Amino acid sequence: MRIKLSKITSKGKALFLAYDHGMEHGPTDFNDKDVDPDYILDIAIKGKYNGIVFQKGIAEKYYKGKIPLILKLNGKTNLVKGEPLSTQLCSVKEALELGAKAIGYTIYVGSAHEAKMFREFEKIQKEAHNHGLPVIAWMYPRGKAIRQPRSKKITAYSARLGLELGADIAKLQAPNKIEHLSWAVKSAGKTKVVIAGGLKCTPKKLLEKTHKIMETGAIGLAIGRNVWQHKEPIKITKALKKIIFENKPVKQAMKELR
Ligand code: FBP
Repeated sequence: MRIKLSKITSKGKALFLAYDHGMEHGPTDFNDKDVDPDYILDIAIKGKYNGIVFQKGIAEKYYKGKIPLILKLNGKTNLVKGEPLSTQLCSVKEALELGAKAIGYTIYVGSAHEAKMFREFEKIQKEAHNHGLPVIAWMYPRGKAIRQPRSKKITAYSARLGLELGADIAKLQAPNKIEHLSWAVKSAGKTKVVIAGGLKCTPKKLLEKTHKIMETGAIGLAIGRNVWQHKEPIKITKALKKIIFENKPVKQAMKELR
């Protein structure tokens, strides 16, 4: 089935706000303000994001429409050690009932448990597509077999797996050298690529990185900490949008931060 991405993209580009960190890291990433999902929803709505990424529990208690919901269907804590495995916590049916416009699922590429996530993803992808829902796969290479998760080779392999498995969008972590992303984007074929933000860095670094990312053919970002940990999240959002949707240089985007 050919899935339309128009509900979660603008002009073929995308800026998603990720907020599944409470599950993945615990509340250590949060402060008094951004621990509150309503604060994040407000940023997503005012910043006119293409989607907000929540786990089921947050969506049930806080989501009120106004912005496309991307529901994460699996997750794990960082407390369990050993080979990473993220299993399904919510169904496609529940996602639809909550009003999701797309679903998200993490695959730890190269983990000893990779096959289990592949199988689960296959069922979810099929069901989501039967309902016309796009599927975003967090393709994160991890586990003891993965020595260089940010290398050109492994980044491209993760992107290609997104295509092979039927993801509509593959969310990747930026490779060590951003220019290596071009090969990953090419390897992903008709599967679109978005990039995670990573640990908070300076706004200038973030904008420069985003500019380079956009040059590789990726369609945008699915970003969390660098936006909601920023003291003025709407300003950094506007700066990112200048680059992603208007193809403006970093210097011009920086003006949004004044
Ligand atoms: P950031 O932009 O804050 O890096 O968020 C992206 C993200 O993929 C989240 O969706 C997810 O919770 C987190 O990173 C996973 O982080 P980790 O690399 O520790 O698994």
